[in-house]
Amino acid sequence: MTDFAIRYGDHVTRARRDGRPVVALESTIISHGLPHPDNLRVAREIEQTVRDNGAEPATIGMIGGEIVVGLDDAQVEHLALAQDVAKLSVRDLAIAAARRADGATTVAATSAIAAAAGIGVFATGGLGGVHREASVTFDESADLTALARTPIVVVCAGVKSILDVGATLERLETLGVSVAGYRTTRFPGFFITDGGFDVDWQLDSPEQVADFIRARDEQRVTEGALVLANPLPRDEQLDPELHDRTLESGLRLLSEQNITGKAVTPFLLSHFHSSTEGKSLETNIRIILRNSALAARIAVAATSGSA
Ligand code: PSU
Ligand code: MN
Repeated sequence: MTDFAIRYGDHVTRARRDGRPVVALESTIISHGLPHPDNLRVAREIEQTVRDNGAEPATIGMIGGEIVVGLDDAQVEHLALAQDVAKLSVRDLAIAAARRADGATTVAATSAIAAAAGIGVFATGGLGGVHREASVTFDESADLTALARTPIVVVCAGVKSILDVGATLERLETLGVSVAGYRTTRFPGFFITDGGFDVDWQLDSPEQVADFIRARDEQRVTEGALVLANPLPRDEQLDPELHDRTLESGLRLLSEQNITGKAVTPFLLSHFHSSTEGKSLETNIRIILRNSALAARIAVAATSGSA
């Protein structure tokens, strides 16, 4: 009989045994969010950035039906290059295991797995959220409901403006997900520094975020996530005019080609990458690496605070 328990990569097992900080990383950005062949290079750069900032990376995904926390390099390469990698949210995990599938985990699934594995900090690019046509299609990412019940800090650059940013913030409020800007109260729109909305709170240092984790654990009142929104500096954002034009054409193509459901996000991402001649990809990579560095510094602060 196959054992379906979570498997740990050796590097993660060692780090946990030694009490060293660990940062969770998702695999959907690798398999479905970034174009080949850059995705493999970027996946490796993300892990290296976490190491350079003092923590151990644990990239999470599914290989042959097993959930792996801490994919090794060959497994990351497989998820980056294989054509038939499923996109797994929380509800897909046990079905995909039964099918012995290979799969990439979304923010929802990665958060849930990381929390189950006792990992408290997770770095990604952007969250899923409420889609622009959600009032008709009901398309709202399961990232939001998963974060409502998962005690983890997600370092991200907000949500992409391909989504309804305001509605996403409203849903996060309803669901009881904590939201704070990192050194800002303006919620970022991923490629663009300012997504057009304020958030109530700002946290200013890795130590302050570590205090959030401690407070949440000691209060024992809430078990939801913290979305820590880390905007790009203004001079590093995608040119807002190019951004708006690309968004407009992407949304038009979506409706022309009748693309719906979980294919929407990958379609719009690849439209951005191809029609900005690589500029959005460059921006995307910068975002992920910055978030990975910050997440590592938070994990380090959280680990030394608990010693
Ligand atoms: N947003 C991005 N890049 C991504 C994703 C979201 O800017 O790669 C991925 C994440 O893995 C996220 C998932 O969890 O898409 C959300 O997909 P859906 O909207 O189908 O829930
Ligand atoms: Mn969806």
